[in-house]
Amino acid sequence: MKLTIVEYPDKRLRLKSKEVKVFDAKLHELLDAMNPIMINTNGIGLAAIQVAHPVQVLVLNIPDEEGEQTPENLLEIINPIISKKSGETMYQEGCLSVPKFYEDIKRSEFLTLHFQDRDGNTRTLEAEGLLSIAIQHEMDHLEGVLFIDKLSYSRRKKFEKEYKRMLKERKES
Ligand code: Y12
Ligand code: CO
Repeated sequence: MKLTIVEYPDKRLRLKSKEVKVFDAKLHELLDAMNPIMINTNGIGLAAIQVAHPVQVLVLNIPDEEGEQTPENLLEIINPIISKKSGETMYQEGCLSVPKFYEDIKRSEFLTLHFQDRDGNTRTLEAEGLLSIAIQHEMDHLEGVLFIDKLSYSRRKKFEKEYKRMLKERKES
């Protein structure tokens, strides 16, 4: 399956992703294609809508202490629900769908997540730190929400100006 990253301001990023009801070979093919595209583009998280599939599917791979993204750390998350959130943390986030732009975003520090794996088994995960931040960032994609939507009015205006300039330069080069 050939996938390409959908980039802002593409309207598909605003779609609400649908619950996965069938855990079949087509879903496995999507998951198997999402993981390498995330790793090859230096991503730590990717939602299916970022590759034009509006379904509640996420892949995450948080680098270990050596900065390596190992296959053992790959998390495949389907139909996620957060039941508990606590604390507050700030992190400079980036997004494969909003290239070259990073901004401090406030998120909950801890969360409890319920989800299904690729075979439909129910799982629960307690997350903190970067994993918690990345889960919240990726779950926002399922609602059509981007991290730039969380910026103040003035930061957003500045972003739109800089991003437009970046797209123009990219087109000209
Ligand atoms: C903290 C930080 C990020 C998240 C959400 C997941 N975001 C990412 O995985 C972002 C990846 C990213 C990778 C880039 O590198 C390449 O595209 C090669 C990148 O660089 C450029 O756009 C030039 C930007 C973002 C949650 C929590
Ligand atoms: Co993103």
